[in-house]
Amino acid sequence: MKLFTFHTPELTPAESLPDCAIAVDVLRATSTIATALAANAEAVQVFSSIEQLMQTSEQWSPDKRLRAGERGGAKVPGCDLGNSPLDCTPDVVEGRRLFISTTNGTRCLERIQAAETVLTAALINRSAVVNYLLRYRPATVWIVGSGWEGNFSLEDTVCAGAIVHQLAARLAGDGHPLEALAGNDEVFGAVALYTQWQNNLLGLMHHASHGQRLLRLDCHDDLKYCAQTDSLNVLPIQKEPGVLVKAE
Ligand code: 3SL
Repeated sequence: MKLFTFHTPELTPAESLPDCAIAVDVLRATSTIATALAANAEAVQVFSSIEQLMQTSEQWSPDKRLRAGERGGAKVPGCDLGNSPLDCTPDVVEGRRLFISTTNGTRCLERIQAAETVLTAALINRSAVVNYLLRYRPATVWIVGSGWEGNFSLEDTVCAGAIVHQLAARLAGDGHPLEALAGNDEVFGAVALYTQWQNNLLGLMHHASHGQRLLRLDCHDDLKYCAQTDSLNVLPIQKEPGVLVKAE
């Protein structure tokens, strides 16, 4: 298994795809996707455009759908929800499809959706992702941060580091040290960032520019929730382009 980390979707190679691609948007799209599926949403369908989301979801009966839209951190008018994972409680999402469009996370998923296997990761479901990689051992894995409008996001790269750190620890006995797993320099950088912040992930979110943007929008509880590690045992996996379900 060779792991590659990319800080943003724009930095992924245009001419190739890995066996397994993992989208990361800790604040907050992939935290929301994991939470919705853990709360038994039927599926999560992602869109980069709100217009497209509205058109597609129109074909679903209102009691079977939820529309979630975020731009600049705020809820899009006309949607049922914004992008807070805290809104995805079982009484709200159970049995319904979540149609979602966010500033960066859903764009990241679009970039990698043609890979053979597509997963989403956040800190809250890190171990579920690591378990999948250990079980299936895909030959090439990309971990792609969503960033913010083309720029690096601290929390996404730290999550990439958290995944690689746990995977390397669990493979160390099999003679797979980090040096053997790493496909690019960014992997070492991500692990170094994670080891620096692993005991203060909420503090990291407070430093991160998008964390500060969310704090200005009064989303302190979202940061606290998204800074937890391994709190949900759920693995979102793409079953058709743009549609994620809970892996068995
Ligand atoms: O950029 C995104 O995709 C979002 O997750 C941003 S926010 O956290 O909802 O503001």
